[in-house]
Amino acid sequence: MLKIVCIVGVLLSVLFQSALFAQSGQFVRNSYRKVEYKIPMRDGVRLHTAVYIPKDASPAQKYPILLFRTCYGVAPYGADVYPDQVGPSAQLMREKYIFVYQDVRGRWASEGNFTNMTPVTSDRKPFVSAGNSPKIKTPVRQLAPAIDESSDTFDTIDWLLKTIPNNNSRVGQWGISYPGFYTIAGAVAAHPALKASSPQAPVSDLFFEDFHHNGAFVQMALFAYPLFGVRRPQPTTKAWFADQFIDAGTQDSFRWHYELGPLTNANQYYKTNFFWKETVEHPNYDEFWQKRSIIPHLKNIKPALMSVGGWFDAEDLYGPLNIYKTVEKNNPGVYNTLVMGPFGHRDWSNETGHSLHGDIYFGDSIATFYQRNIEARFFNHFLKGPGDGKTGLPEAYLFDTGKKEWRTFDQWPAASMQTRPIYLTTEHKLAAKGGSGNKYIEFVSDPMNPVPFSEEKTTLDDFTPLNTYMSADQRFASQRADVLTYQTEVLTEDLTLGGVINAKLKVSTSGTDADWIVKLIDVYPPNEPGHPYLANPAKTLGNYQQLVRSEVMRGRFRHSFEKPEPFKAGEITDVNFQLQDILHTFKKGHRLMIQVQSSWFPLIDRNPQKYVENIYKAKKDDFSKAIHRVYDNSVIELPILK
Ligand code: PG9
Repeated sequence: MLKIVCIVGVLLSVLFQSALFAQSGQFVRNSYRKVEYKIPMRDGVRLHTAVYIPKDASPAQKYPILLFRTCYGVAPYGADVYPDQVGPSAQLMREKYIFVYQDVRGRWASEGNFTNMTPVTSDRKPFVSAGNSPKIKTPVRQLAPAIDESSDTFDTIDWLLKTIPNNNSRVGQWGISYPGFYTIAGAVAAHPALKASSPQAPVSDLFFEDFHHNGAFVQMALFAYPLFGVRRPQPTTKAWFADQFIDAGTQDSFRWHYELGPLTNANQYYKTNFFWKETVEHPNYDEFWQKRSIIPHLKNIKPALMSVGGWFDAEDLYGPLNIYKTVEKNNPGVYNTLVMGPFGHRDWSNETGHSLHGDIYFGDSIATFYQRNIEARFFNHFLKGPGDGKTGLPEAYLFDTGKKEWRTFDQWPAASMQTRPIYLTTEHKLAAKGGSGNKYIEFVSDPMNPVPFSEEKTTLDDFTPLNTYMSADQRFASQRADVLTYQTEVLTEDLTLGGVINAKLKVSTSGTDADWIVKLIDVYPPNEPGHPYLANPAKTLGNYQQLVRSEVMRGRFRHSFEKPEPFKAGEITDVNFQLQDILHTFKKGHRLMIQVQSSWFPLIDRNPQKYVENIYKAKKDDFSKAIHRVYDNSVIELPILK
């Protein structure tokens, strides 16, 4: 029944959207001319492409091309149906560009075959050595031409420049999330006309974001598999996967995932889902995942880059930060900048007036500020302006989520950042001095009673965890005996943290496998007022334990993501891992809190705590309680900004 309701809901929303398109697409229809093409790639595969050309384009009024490539479809299909907006913002839509939307290879109305996170081959050497063959001394040319998102972007740009009238020979690319991956992939072995790329919440490596965090499976993403793992019978403008979603029969996410039991029970839903099979067959960071990471290919980057993300992005926080840092490391001198706002996933593209994430209010019209003063300035400079890199924008434009204000840095991590260790004492304090490592706090970790990742009733999104857990109140967790809580004294002055946080835990378990979750929390004072935009305006934020940053480390990968290892029961073991960057001021009167726990359900799948080769194939009986210990020489390294 629920499934019927969902489908009817989808159909109604499509009808509503079309109606909206008809009505609000008026501006686009009045200002732009739409043409649809099938653009041939170098191997003959043709990609469906919708082009929106300003009606006033002329030899005297040429426009740059702004390209968007996606696996999610470029609806509305049909030359005479217009969307309600083109481009990343109403600002740029009004300023006018030639906006180009393309279905990537193997998706929707484009030809070809799809694979997730298309492995990059365009930057491989054109020749391969002949090995040690005594007969062949000279290297031989690669047999097949490189076909990937870089080559498809190159071919698309080349074709557009030769075909679309009144373009000014300059091209930009942008995209959020999966389209953000296609954007950064387009900047590898880029077409020379590609002058500016903005990968926004870009997916960079699915072993570290979206579907996994440090190898632990993001079980909340289980419902998204039909989007990425169902083969399309032929090019289509209809959602060919729509009947493949799990009909959960409930909207209570925790309960449904709990009753699912071991992940082997998910196989019944995805018998023909090729991406689920690939996930199950590749539990470790093997060649399957490694070759789908964009990070190793971020060399010889030519286009100007502006990576954009949200500090509370539950899906792709790893991508923007690590793409920015890797490009910075490998490409000295290239224009490479970072923007991180107080946003959840893709929130910067959608103005909500009062900028909130969960209960936390950051100010008004922050998305519009970003769109007008940062994003538009970046593209206009490189695609319409001098393009000399003198954008007037900083290297890093970052929002301090504690002070609730933008800050600019001429490098990131900031030059002034200093690492300060704090220790997890057996008195549940965060102290400047650690213990000898002989004392510990222990707790029973029971996979049959996992720590929820969120207090709010999370629904069964057919996508990834879009809820607001990343800034949520953690008091529900503090009360649990299997969540170890440590905190500072009340701060006597503001303390600003900017950069990554290193967790260096000394732990032991009575089992042979364990997950370790570390959460950094801002504890508000008892008299913290509320604000008018709380769901319940009468609520105050006194004693609120706001999550600032969190991460899981699947303990089996502590030495290598490729070669997992069991724990030796009872042996004190180092588990070291990073929590992604923050920029957050803990104000005077607040406290810093650290929580350590060993489950985070159903955001993350449950660890059996008895080592098995592949957790996706674990049996019900493999899941067992264990006694975990955290020793008092465990340390959290904080990035202090002066
Ligand atoms: N973060 C979403 C996603 C990317 C890649 C795989 C699965 C999900 C997205 O918004 O595209």
